[in-house]
Amino acid sequence: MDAEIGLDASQPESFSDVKSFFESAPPLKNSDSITQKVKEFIHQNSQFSGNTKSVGVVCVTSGGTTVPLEQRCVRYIDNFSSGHRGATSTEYFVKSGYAVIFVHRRGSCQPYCRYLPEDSFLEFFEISNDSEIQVCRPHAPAVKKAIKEYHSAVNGGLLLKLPFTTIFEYLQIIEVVATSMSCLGPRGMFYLAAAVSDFYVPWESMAKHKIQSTAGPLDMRLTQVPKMLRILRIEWAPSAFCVSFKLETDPDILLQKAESALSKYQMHVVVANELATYKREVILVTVGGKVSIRKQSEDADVEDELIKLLVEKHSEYIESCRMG
Ligand code: PAZ
Repeated sequence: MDAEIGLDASQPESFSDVKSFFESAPPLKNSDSITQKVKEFIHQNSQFSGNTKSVGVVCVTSGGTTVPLEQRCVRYIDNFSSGHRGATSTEYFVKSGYAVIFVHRRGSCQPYCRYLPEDSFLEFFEISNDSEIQVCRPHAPAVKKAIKEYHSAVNGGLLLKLPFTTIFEYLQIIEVVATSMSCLGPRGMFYLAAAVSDFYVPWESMAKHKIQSTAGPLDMRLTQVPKMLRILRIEWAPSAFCVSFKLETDPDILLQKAESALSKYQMHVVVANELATYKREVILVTVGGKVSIRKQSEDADVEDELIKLLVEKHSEYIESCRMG
């Protein structure tokens, strides 16, 4: 129940729901190699003074998690998230000097090529008279810019991409990333824009094989996904700067839900957005008040202004932690 989730660091938390989720989840494939990549990336980007490489490390989550209905999965529950917010925000974080761990849904929008896959890349190329492949002239400047920025981020060691599909993979990856990032203290940031499933089918109660239609109407019980924000703030990375997102379809409850998430999970910022307008408007909710951010023109990205404000708030936070 919500009332039980208030964060009070003096109260020992059992996190029994979180523990049982992890105990029963199918083990994360390539867990050791993911952990090693994350640790190396953090190590390479943890020199913040003198020979400054990045101003901080941010974990951006992006896209929707799936809920499998069968262990040998044929069907799953999904959601609408395209990953556009996370991909776009990643570009602006890199531009602001951050190293980004981009935890994204497989096949969702990617930084520097967010126009894919809707506009097939085949549209961007043509065969020249001498049968060579060349970029179509009208697209050439945008494609060159994207390639340049992508390679500069990757070669500069500022972008690590970690894919997930299911809610099980997502939460296990977040645990690895968060516990590895705790060494960064307040320099670490979480920007949790992924649309994470609220309900799931526990692995042990899931059908092993494809559910048969001959069995008649499907009656299925979904369990609540444990609220990871709690354990992230208390145990995994307690000093990190945390930004979570709240999406609602009913504008009358949006701000109230965002404020409740802010205090319940002690987020530093909650970004509130409404389904009908989320591509052009977000509201940044903090204990100090609310700021509405709107896209200034058709070509602009709402994330441009959003990331500028978050970078400011993050550096104020780092400073306040430094002053004690
Ligand atoms: O991925 P996208 O650009 O299509 O959508 C972004 C978003 C609406 C999923 C994101 O801004 C958000 O609100 N994420 C949190 C959703 C929630 O669980 O409330």
